[in-house]
Amino acid sequence: MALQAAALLPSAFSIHKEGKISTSLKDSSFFGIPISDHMKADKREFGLRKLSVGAIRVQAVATSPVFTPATVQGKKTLRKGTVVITGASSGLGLATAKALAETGKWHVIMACRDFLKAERAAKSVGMSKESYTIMHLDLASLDSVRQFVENFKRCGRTLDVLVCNAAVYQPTAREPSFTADGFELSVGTNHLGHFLLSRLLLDDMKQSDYPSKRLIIVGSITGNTNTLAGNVPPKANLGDLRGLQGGLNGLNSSSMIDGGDFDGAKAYKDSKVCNMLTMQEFHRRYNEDTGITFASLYPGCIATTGLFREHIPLFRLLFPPFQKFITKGFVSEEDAGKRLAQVVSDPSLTKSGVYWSWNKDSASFENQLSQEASNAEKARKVWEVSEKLVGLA
Ligand code: NDP
Ligand code: PMR
Repeated sequence: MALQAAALLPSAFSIHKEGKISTSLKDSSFFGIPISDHMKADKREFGLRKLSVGAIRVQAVATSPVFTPATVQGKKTLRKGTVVITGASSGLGLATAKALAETGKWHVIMACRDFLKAERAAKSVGMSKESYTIMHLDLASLDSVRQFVENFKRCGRTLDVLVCNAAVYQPTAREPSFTADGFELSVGTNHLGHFLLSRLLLDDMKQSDYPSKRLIIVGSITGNTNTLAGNVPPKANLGDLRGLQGGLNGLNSSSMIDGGDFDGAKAYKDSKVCNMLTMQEFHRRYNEDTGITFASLYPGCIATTGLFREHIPLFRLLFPPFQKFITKGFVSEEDAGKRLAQVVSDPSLTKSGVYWSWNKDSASFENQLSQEASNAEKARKVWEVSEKLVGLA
């Protein structure tokens, strides 16, 4: 798995001067998957403008995202908004915190498991002291999530926007590891920790008088099997949720949601499907009554972040150029941060229930989720099983 990208680079793709990429995948299949089925969504997102059999025509992609600071529905906001961002100590979370803090219109609560790392990170990107507060949150412990919510309630701020951004990815792990509560780590952290956090903070958001309240959960293309990226094995698949129902503990139940053998890369992709399903279930249950906007997004491939820290060195070396020059899906941490900051505060992105993506000109558009990631029945089931696991039902 780790070597798939590397192995394919020299043999399957070659780049010609005029920017065309020829591939040896002449039968239009990729890992046995017909490419044509998946290219529609990919083409819009990643500038793979034209795929004909045996050739991908690639053109330079200008990325100049426009970030509009928060003026909501034409009115100037009267006070600074308060936004909680989980995992703001690096990568996308940090870049988003910076982008929002710089506008002067947001106070950022950096919800992080490593206080010192977060403090250093905020300083390193030049965030002013008044623009942020660091609060401890370890999403791999439900007690820590509850403690964070208590601390937040005591800090005297109203919550206007919550961004569920933190994640772990364990592509090379041979055995599962577990959260404090005994859930497989990726789904436990990325999905269950955020599920409890957002459920417990919903009341705070309801009480906010901010003109545009939002709950944002970061999704990903790799959880969406209607794309080429989502068809790179192992594919996301929640199955009938038998492992989730059993508590993902690896003892009397599988550590995988679908009940299969442990696979760290699949566990991550499954967790992203849960993130995208959760956003839609929140939308169905609460949007009308609360006016809160629920949204998810794929910010682009931010191939340089700490997410890949557990991947083998060769992958970490080749992944950024592969995404930059071949898939054209690459986005810098700074630009991805501006994208997520748009979803937090841009007045034109208030629609609820949407999975946002950005096209080759860095313009946002409502993207389509895969069948599984948009299955309302599955979303309801994931919600109901998850609320039992985190002690809400
Ligand atoms: P990073 O590894 O840079 O950031 C992840 C953050 O999550 C870190 O701050 C990390 O904290 C934090 N975190 C991990 N575990 C916990 C925990 N138990 N409790 C609290 N915080 C925790 O990766 P990215 O910036 O790339 O990832 C951010 C989001 O973007 C994720 O949701 C990811 O799925 C998504 N994404 C990323 C893409 C990419 O190409 N990179 C593409 C699509 C989506 P610490 O600093 O302490 O390790
Ligand atoms: Mg993928 C349009 C093509 C595209 C895009 C946008 C991504 C994004 N990837 C694409 C294609 C391919 N990838 C192809 C053709 C291959 C086989 C060579 C490939 C391989 C690959 C690997 C091994 N890609 C990966 C991995 C990872 O370990 C990353 C992963 O799945 O993390 C969960 C990854 C990713 N590719 C992406 C993105 C955004 C990721 C990682 C981040 C994420 O989903 O959060």
